[in-house]
Amino acid sequence: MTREGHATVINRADYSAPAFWIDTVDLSFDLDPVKTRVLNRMTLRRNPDVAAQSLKLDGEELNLARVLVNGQGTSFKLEGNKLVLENLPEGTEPFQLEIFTTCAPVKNTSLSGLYVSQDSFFTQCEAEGFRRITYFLDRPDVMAMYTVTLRADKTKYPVLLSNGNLVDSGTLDDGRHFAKWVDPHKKPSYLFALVAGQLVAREQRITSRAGQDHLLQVFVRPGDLDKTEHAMNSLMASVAWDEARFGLPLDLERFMIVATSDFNMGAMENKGLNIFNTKYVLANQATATDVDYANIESVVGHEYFHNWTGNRITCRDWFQLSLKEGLTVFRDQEFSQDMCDGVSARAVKRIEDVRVLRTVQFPEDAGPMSHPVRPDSYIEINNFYTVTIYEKGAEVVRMMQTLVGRDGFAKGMKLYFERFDGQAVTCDDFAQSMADANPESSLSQLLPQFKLWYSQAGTPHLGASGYFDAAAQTYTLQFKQTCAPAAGLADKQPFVIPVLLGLVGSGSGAALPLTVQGSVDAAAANHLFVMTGDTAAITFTGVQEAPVPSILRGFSAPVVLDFDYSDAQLLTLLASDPDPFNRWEAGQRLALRNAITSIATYVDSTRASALNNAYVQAMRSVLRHPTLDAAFKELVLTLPSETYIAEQLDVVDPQRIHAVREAMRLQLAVELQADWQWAFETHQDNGAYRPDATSAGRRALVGMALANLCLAATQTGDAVWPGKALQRFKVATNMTDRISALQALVTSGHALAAPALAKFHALFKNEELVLDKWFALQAGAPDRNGLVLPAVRQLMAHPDFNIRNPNRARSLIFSYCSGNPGGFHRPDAAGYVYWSERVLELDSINPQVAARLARALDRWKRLVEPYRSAACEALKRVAAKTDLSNDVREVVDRALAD
Ligand code: B3K
Ligand code: ZN
Repeated sequence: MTREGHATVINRADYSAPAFWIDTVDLSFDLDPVKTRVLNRMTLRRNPDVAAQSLKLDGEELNLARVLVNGQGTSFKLEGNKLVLENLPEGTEPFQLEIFTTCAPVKNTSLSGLYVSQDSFFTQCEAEGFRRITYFLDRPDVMAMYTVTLRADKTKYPVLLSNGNLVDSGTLDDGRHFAKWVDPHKKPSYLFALVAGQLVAREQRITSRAGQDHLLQVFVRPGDLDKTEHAMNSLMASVAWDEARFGLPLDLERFMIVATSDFNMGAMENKGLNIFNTKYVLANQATATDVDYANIESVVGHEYFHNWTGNRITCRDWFQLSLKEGLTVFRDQEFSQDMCDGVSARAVKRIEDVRVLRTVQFPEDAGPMSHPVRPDSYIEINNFYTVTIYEKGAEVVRMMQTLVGRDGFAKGMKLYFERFDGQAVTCDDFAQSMADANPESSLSQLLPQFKLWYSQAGTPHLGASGYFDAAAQTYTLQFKQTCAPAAGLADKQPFVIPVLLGLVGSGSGAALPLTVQGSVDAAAANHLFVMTGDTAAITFTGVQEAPVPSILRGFSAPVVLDFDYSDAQLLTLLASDPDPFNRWEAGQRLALRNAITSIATYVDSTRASALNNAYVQAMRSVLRHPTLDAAFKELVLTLPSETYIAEQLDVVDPQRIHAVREAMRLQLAVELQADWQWAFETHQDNGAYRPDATSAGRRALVGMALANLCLAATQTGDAVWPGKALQRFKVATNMTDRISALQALVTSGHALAAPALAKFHALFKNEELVLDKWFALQAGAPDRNGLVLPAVRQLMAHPDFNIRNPNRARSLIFSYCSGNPGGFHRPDAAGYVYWSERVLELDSINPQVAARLARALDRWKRLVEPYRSAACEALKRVAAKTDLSNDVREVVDRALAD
């Protein structure tokens, strides 16, 4: 039994409609940090489709004072976390239910429900936080109309916000005031929100294409207004994009974003009142990097797009989470691409998205937390806000778009809204709409099989081999798909895999025209091959030159492609593939191959052989390439991460991987020294700061060059580049340049790193988000002589460290445990001991954050000894605690299960 007392498994198959509907909710809050009083007056009626039952309302951490039915006292029971009412009016007539409770926001450290952050009130209700505010049918298929009255001290909480429109406000006795909000749309309880505090707003009035006027507001603490311009621009761009691309307008007079420093995740799409982690709102050039700017644009877009995909049409139950999340991630990815200023920048964004999928989701899908995009069971739903639901879910939606085309996809969206607007529905409903809107498409013909992407966990492997018949001028590709058992499912049916492919001449490097044998279609540059069986083959005719196949262009399916490319073939693709994704991919494959060979032949860290000459030369050509964009070059020159390398191996020795990758980095730094210097000098961006993709790409490449030049200096003893880095750090006029200079010193382990870090702290001691970077930089530094862990432990005692603040906890603890494999996997197990201490410490404060940290050891079973036993012991130490939260319990129990 866990401390929450309900470690039950919830099964998708057990779904049943609610016994009651709630039509209206009228909430009154008397806000007080210590004791907030909540009066909840609801109109309910029995669901005629469900046999008469008692009403069981969810509630957690509430003090119940009064229950009235139609104004009269009534009998009730408390059963665990449920308030049970049995003597309710018969029949389907509506009745009134009034519940009065109190709660203690200041004691709420879990940041779920109503809580206090820096003297202001915030809420977080998804997935099941509303039940910490009042008793309710806290499930997404119960959608109601909300009226909310907030009362609070006027001086301490001058701004009072909730969903919808402000219909009344005024002063009360005793220095208090009130505001009354009415949401014109019905919604599930997880989209409820309130905010009260000392806030100021950037405001913008806009007129939509359809001629409607709207007020956009971004609320922040006083003093932060100068950091809200980019968020507001991103919001305006999002509104315009959804209307232009999908015909989905803003359906509210007022749309608000509020930023808070204490937040469990990135942001939350509450109807008309999005609440954001400050990290995804606040930016100016002095405090935020180019990456921060891009993230803000994408998260603002994501939450805004939920207004239709999630809020207007929501999920029937939490197993359908990817219905809104996969679709909305797909939409935010498309938005960010459409905001790019060219083909190359679009490709860069795609590569970045795929990199996340492969370094985080693929391991998840091969580990103990593997689950299908539509899971079948869970213990704690908060553990299923995963990269599988989000990023793999987005890939599933992307494959639908690939199969029906961009216009067909827009038609499918239109039909989805015609059918389901205002309802709580399932992933099946979405897929069916897409298929029905495109009856001629392969999606429509293959729908039941396509939907295996929702039900079968695990990453499929797509094996391919090619045969060129020079005499017949044909080229045949043979495919075979397999998928290892995952999430308890051994026998899997074949997936529908859209394989976008092309051929590149092995001698000429030219894009070869594609004519499929037996087809009458004109030759094309790309061919979409839809694989449905376990095996398949395709033959191209008129192939005049031995080709190199470019398979899975743009990463057209979330699979692992196994093709036995020769180095020469990969070098051809790297030099000439017209598909930028596969061009980048060829470089990654070459690097990976070098890494795997070095790991297999590893003797000790001083003798790690690393990169072959062909690879180094190829990297020089890319770096010096006259037409490739800087951002693309930076991606190609970035070696696969230690985590990604580890994923390719059956047995993982994290220290070997670390040593080999460090040797590879050093070799590239030294052998390309002159080229790095050239890149550094020729890509300077000296104009006014703009966070657009092109300028950001130049800064990224310059930062990379500087890091390499400082790294090379560790070999040559040269003091010039570290000196230049320090100088650049001091005079930088934007955070991107400043932090990349600092990083160059830190990652090269130069003695100047320490004074620079001290200076950085002094400069930004009042900037929370910058201090997070300061902690993260140190916790993520390459480990030399095992010094990172002691530094991390010391930083925990720093006056600026506060484990209760999720951003700060992530910046120090997660950066070390999840972001620094070389520092974390120590032969003396001290990293794992630290991890287990922090998981337990965090679990008593904030179970959601603790459970995320708990996942740092997901892949322990593949570790080589002594790591494997030590990791197992650390997991067992956590699991042995009897009063763990459901969140952490589910993660560690799954990790330890056979
Ligand atoms: N829907 C929220 C995530 C809620 C997480 C709850 N543990 C943010 C988003 O995906 O937009
Ligand atoms: Zn989302």
